[in-house]
Amino acid sequence: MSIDYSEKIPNNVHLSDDQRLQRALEKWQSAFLGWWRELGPVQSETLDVYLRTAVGVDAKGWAHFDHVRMPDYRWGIFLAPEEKDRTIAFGAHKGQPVWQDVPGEYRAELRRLIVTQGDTEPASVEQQRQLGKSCPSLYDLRNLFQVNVEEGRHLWAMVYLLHAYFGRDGREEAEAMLERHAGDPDRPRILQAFNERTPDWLSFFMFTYFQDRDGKYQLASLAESGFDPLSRSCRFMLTEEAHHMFVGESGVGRVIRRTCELMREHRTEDVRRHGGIDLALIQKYINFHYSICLDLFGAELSTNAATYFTAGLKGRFLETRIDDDHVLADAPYQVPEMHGDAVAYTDAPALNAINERLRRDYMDDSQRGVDRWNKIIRDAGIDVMLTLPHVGFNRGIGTFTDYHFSPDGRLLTEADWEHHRNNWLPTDEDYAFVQTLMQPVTEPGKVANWIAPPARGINNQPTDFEYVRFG
Ligand code: BYC
Ligand code: FE
Ligand code: FE
Repeated sequence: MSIDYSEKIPNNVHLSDDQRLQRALEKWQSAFLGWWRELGPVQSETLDVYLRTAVGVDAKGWAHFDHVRMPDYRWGIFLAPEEKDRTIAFGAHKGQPVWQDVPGEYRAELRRLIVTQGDTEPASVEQQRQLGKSCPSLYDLRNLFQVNVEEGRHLWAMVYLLHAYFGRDGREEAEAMLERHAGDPDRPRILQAFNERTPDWLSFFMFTYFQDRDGKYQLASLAESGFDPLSRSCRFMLTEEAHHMFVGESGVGRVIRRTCELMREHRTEDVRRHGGIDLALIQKYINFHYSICLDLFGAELSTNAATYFTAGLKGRFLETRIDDDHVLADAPYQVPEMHGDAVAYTDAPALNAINERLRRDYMDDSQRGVDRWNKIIRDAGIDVMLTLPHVGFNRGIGTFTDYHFSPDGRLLTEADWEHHRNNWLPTDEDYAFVQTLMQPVTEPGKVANWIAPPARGINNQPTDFEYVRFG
């Protein structure tokens, strides 16, 4: 199905058939555009950016690439095609036809899930809004804006569900999405990682590697939902998500590649003097971003998650491919617990451990990219390994909240932790150093000194293509 861009709100949901809904969304649209002007990417109003826009929702050929003037970007409402005769794959309603409307008894839970998901999308745009001023290349600047406009569209996806299915309180929640702000002391975003700063491009690449990957796992779980409009929204969002994580993995990989070059050229680990980012500092950034993202999965044992599952609202990652009864009445799952000074994995009801299971899937997936980063280092003949820190390191949610761990998994006293934390997490000085490298490079094909050039361009364009034009 192709999407009609002559409409005020491009969509594939027959919006024009429902005048009331359309008018309400058009009203929200002007609030959204006001928010984008105020809290979207700085200094982007005059730029022409080589962006991809969705022109359909089929797996093949859904995207169109062209230069778009940033304020003219068209955010739309796109659901993946309806799957005929789809049934609920898990929980108490397993085997029943999926819901095309909100089941009354689960209204509050469903709204909460959609609001939590929706809240993260504009948060990330707010967190990244300053980065355009210090882009390492036009290629990267374009990728930043691509990610930003798509996160804006993900907000649209959730706001559509709130407007179309939740009546007045849905509309209120949609307004509140533009009233909470990342890092706002009075009205913060819902999840803590979305209130942190993203002050530099290494943070941005870590964000898109680790935090967008939480997006992948949460969206995949919501794509299993028995509430079909949510499932279809998330399925289409996932097609966009892959690029965000590519930006993260390749971005960090290019920083590492450049660091290794500088290390070899100058025969030193201390590449800061040569305008590079040392591997030790890259490790600190990994420690920070990974640990705050582990918190995004919630507590190891969660009755909320059990309720979502049993109700058929939120499944597990690739639910239908899991070989079990999909009801989990008395199935076990191992969760970490503190036994004295040690972490022990003990059986808990799998139903209560849904969050933990998803976190495990995420941890394994995160490791795969780290392995590829380590290959870059190894191929450069350098004997250093980057690692993901221990699951208990720097945690603020769940079992480990009141404990301190070193990245290699030793339980620490408060004093030990305070003594060492600056070796493990980026310090103000570290951030200040990285900030000195953040000088914009805007000549086509040129790349900042601290990062290697991309391996290839976007959509088969050369790497020295003018991805962004300054009007
Ligand atoms: N921060 O039962 P529990 C993305 C609260 S990223 C603060 O363990 P539950 C994106 C919780 O609310 C994907 N508070 O957790 C990426 C609860 O409060 P109450 C975002 C937290 O309820 C990059 C209490 O602690 N999508 O798309 O199962 C760029 C006990 O919690 C946190 C989703 O998250 C936290 N981290 O929640 C752009 C999917 N964690 O009830 C976009 C929707 C928990 O005691 N959300 N709490 O007052 C969910 O599925 C679930 O709500 C959570 C876990 C995964 C967040
Ligand atoms: Fe998103
Ligand atoms: Fe994303």
